[in-house]
Amino acid sequence: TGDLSGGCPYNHESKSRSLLGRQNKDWWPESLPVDVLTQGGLSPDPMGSDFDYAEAFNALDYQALKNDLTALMTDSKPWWPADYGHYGPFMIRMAWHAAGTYRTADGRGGSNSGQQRFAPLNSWPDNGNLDKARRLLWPIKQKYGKNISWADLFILAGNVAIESMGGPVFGFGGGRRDVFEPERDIYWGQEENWVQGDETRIQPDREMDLENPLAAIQMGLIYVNPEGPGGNPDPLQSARDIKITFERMAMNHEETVALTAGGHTFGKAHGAGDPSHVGDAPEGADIAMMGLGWTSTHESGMGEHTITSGIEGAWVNTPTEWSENYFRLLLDYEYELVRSPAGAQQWQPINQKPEDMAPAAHDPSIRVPTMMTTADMALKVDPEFRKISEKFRNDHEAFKDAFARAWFKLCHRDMGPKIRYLGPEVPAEDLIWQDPIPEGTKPSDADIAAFKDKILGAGFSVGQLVKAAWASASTYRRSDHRGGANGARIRLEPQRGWTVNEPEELGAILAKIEELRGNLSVADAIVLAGTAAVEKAARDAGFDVTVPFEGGRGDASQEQTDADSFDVLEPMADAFRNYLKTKHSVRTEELMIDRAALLGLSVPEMTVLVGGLRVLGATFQNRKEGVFTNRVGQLTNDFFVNLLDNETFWEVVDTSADEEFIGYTRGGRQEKWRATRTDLIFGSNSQLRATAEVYAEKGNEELFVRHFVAAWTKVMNADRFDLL
Ligand code: HEB
Repeated sequence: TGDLSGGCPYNHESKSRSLLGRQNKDWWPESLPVDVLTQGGLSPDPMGSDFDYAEAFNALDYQALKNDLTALMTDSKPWWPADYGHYGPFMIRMAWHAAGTYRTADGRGGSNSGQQRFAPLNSWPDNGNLDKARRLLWPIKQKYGKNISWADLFILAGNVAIESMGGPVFGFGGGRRDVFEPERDIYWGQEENWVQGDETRIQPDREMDLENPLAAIQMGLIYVNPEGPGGNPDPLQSARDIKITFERMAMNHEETVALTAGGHTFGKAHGAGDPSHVGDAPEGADIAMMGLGWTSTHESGMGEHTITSGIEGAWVNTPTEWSENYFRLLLDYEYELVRSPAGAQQWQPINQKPEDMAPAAHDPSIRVPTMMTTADMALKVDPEFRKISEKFRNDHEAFKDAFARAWFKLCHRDMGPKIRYLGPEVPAEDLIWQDPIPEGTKPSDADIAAFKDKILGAGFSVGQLVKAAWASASTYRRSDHRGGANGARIRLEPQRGWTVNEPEELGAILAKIEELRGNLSVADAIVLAGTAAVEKAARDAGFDVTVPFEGGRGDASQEQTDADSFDVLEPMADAFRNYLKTKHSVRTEELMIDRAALLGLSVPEMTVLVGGLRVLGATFQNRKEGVFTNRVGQLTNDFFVNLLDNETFWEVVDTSADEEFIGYTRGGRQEKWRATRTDLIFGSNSQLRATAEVYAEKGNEELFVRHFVAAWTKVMNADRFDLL
């Protein structure tokens, strides 16, 4: 595979780097700090937390919306005239760029929150002029209001565009709730420069930055530079980059070819003149531009004079109709390298027949040569891509089906299980990438009580049962709603073999759970085992609490599990179990924040879970680091009390690793505790320390227990969309 970093998502260079890379403030220091108003937990979402988007979507007049979208496609506006009188291709590109930021490594990016409205995506060079596509949709968004989110509208507009030009679609699922602020937890890259005009695009020697987990090879690009790696028009090198970047978006090579060919069956590229005429991107543009950017002073600046990528021309002779022409033109003609009016390198058919030329986008009486980008040429020149291209050329039905399915996957990959899809066009067929789970049944109270007794008497420690439940539930990531305890995939490959899960010990626990579970699903029983153990631990510490349990999970089979696509869920670090696979260039405590963010945890939730799991003894291989208690297995606040004890001082074990520490009693060399970075950070970081202090304070022992139980329950139920 193209993973240059040996399986570690962040270990690209040896020098320490920040997990989040460069942020909007770095790019636009002048932009208005609206986020100041979100301090203190004030939500920027005008719809409020009790807004039920699913309910609103279900009340939508779906067919009326689709009719309006269809009409929009051919309703050319003078302020941004449609090429060929049809906005369809433009809308497809917008939808593809909305979905195409998805990456499998952390599940972030993608279509599900409408991020294309905000920086940096609204200003990425690759999203050039898509500000106009979104603005064209505004009257429709305004008309249907809360019943359709922007995020859903982007994708539906893409679907309607394909349909309105006779292309195949597989279905549509709604349910992408908008957010109202730029994402802050997403890492787009460390680079200092964006790909911009031809200045950074044409740098043949530039070391390609195929940094995991980024799907794109360079900040500002959706995937690859169309002109070739670093602007070098080498189709084979481009093929290599395309394979790597599309794999990171969960697309295999066949899907990659189908998507690109299907997409470029429509529309054109824009490079009418010198790119230096193009003004600032939306986020940095003048206030009177009202959020639009890339104003061009090249002649009319629009229509036939549009400059976007700098490449110029259509791929095929019929750019607003679904057809077989892409592969025909790609494979039947020889191509030569030429330059567009904007100076971009592109490929032109040699001796093109007049009937194979495309109409000019704003004057059908003129015919102009078609073109291919270097990235398109990759589908012709790379031997593996070539085979797929020929197959699709010879079997148009196969191409149609592959395109429709790959497009559906592209646009829905980050939506999680099918139960989250809304609307009348949700396909009945289950798809493996949806991580299907058979419906579960709710266990009876008697079954629950009986199992709790049995499993607590089965000879396992609190820590062991808690770890098993944690291992099962904590794979959940809210970025793409994958993972979690439902389905009990922890007992399947690849999950059961992950180092972090201590396969041998886990195997023994799972076997016992299978034996004792009675009418419970395995998935329920694993969670209930851990939940019963937490309850016992609280009781043993003198707190009589009930830890809530919601049954009804189903058990997935190995056949319903795409093992390869589950590999990416393996935690490289799990601070909650004090586990670190290998040292990363990102600090271990940053990986903790990342995991907590993917679980949707708040600062107190993360804090209380780390401290609680330590004293329960739920540490990887029962290591003693962080277990600051003499009564392991009881749910006490000992972790915080001992961590913040002024009588302890800490020294690093090995300065070069900087991961392990010994705590000594002041005035001596008597070893008292061992700790990792993710333990000490709760004493060292001022904000985490402030939170840890609350849990260490006299009188807050019960508060600690209540908060732990609530946070535990949140993680156990994180993937229970059936409960909503
Ligand atoms: Fe694409 C367009 C590149 C893939 C769809 N693209 C385009 C352009 C470029 C590109 C450069 C031009 C822009 C302007 O305007 O100037 N792509 C590309 C690349 C890739 C791609 C490199 C990777 C290989 N696409 C794709 C996909 C899809 C698409 C996947 C879907 C499916 N595109 C598209 C469209 C268009 C484009 C539809 C057109 C738009 C208009 O017309 O406006």
